[in-house]
Amino acid sequence: SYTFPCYRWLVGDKVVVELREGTAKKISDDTLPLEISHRKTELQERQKIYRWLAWAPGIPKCIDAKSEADLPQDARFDNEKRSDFVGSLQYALLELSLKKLAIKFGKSWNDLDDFKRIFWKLRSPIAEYTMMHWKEEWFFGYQFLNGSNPRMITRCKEIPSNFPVTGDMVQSSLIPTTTLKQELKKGNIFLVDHVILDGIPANVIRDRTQHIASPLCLLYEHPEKGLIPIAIQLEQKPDKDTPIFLPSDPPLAWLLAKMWVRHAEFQVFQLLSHLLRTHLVVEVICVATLRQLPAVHPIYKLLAPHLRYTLEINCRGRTQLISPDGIFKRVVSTGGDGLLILAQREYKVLTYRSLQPKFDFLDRGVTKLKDYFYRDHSLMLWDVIHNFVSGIVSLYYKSDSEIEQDSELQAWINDVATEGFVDLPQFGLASELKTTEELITLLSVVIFTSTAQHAATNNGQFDWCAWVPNTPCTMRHPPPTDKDAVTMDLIMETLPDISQSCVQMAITWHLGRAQPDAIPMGQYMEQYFTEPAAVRAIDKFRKELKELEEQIIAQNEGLELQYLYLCPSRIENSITI
Ligand code: OYP
Repeated sequence: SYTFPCYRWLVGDKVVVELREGTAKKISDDTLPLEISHRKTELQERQKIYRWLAWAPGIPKCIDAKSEADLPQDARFDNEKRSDFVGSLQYALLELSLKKLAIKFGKSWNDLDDFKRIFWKLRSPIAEYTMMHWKEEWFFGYQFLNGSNPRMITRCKEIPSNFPVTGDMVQSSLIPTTTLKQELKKGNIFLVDHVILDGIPANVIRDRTQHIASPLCLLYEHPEKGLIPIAIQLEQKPDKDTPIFLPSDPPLAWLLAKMWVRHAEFQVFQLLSHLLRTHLVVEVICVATLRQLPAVHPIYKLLAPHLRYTLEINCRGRTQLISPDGIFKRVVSTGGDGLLILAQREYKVLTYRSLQPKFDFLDRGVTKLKDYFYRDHSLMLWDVIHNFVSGIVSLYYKSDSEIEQDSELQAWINDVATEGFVDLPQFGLASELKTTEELITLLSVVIFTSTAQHAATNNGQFDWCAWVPNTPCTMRHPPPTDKDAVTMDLIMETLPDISQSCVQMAITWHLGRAQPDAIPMGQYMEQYFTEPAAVRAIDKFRKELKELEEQIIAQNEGLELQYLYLCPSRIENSITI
């Protein structure tokens, strides 16, 4: 059965240390020379097996392992998890290759309805809802709030100079008694700008070049219709071949423009919001924790359950998903060189501040947007996590000077800030911890990211991506330049082909489905903490999560489209998929 290196730790198959069970101790709490030297040898041995690696330049460092097979036994999936992971993937791929065959020998692939033929057994209620409603304006807007990539939308105070939308162009989308200028002032106009995709080299798949655009999308918070798109430009520079698309355009032209925005969303969502900003960020913490904190350290005990399985899933991602011959190279437009360039761009501008939900919403100017469930639930979860972390930290650190004097903790933050997040001057995380408050914030960020933020990005991916036209993984034609020349043939030749679509469905199902062996947030299967006060803090944490669960369920009652990704019972305790 599964053990994280709290109870024992192995080199090869030899048990090197049995952990002293019981009270958590900082280095200053250990007084016997034997205890102190025990801490030191434990860390020396750990640093031999868990080493930093720069898998690629310009992104966070990761664990030094060629594949998951190189990981120490303690960091590996258990048998049940491994066979489920491999089995579910084979099941999905087999199912879809059968469909692909059936279609190839059957009718042709020439209408949007043909996507229904691969939409067959792997289904979910929201995926079906998407299939029914994906063309509707409110549904398109809704996904920026409560889809899988809810961190892109920003308030627009003035129209960007490279996106020359005029009041006339959008007047028919607004309520009649107002103007664009007034709505900008009132704070009802929003922008999604995928500038980060500008100039990213596109993949070549079986000799065909794929295409990537860097769209700008303007949205309006309509008092009755909700958030709706009102103008789209598919590249950053306005030009006669880069028209501004409007809802009043020929319907297929407007539809294709929206699909290009959704295609940009796929790339940003998977590589930046999901892979970089959750998986890779948490891996840094995981490696630093294993290298710098002995298992008896209170912060090790606090974090270990939130770091379970993350090393193995990330190793699998590096070898099978983003590797030179991985899934991205085979079916996604940013596969090949593009994905690394894109991740490097995001890494350069990544800030510690943006990982803290309060600041994220404030900085994007979206604190008042209506029906932004992701925001509301994130903030509530943040508070519950922050309370819990404060409770635990205050048990072990009575003053700021105790933080400064904890040499192991200082080595840990130094490893995080200077090794893991290497070459990141504007990240904003100092390499020393000076106060308990700084420690509490950092631990809250770690737990929030490995639980809530990962759930918010990962768990909806099948719902929003299974209906491929709603979130295409690649585009096989360049963006349209002539609004009047958009035909259904062009759309079908642009969207992913049958086999790309099948892989998109299979992988997003595999990753997004409820994991059968999931440990829900706040359930600690191994008893790391034994002190009554710490156990009480954990019980209180669980109680608050349960209350939050009830609140979220009640709030969703009667909603046609429910937002349940941040129900604590559906959030995993760590990034395991
Ligand atoms: C690892 O070979 C992971 O079939 C998923 O990676 C799938 C595999 C291995 C198996 C691939 C194979 C998980 C960690 C991660 C992450 C975040 C990014 C996820 C991106 C998903 C992209 C879906 C692509 C659909 C076309």
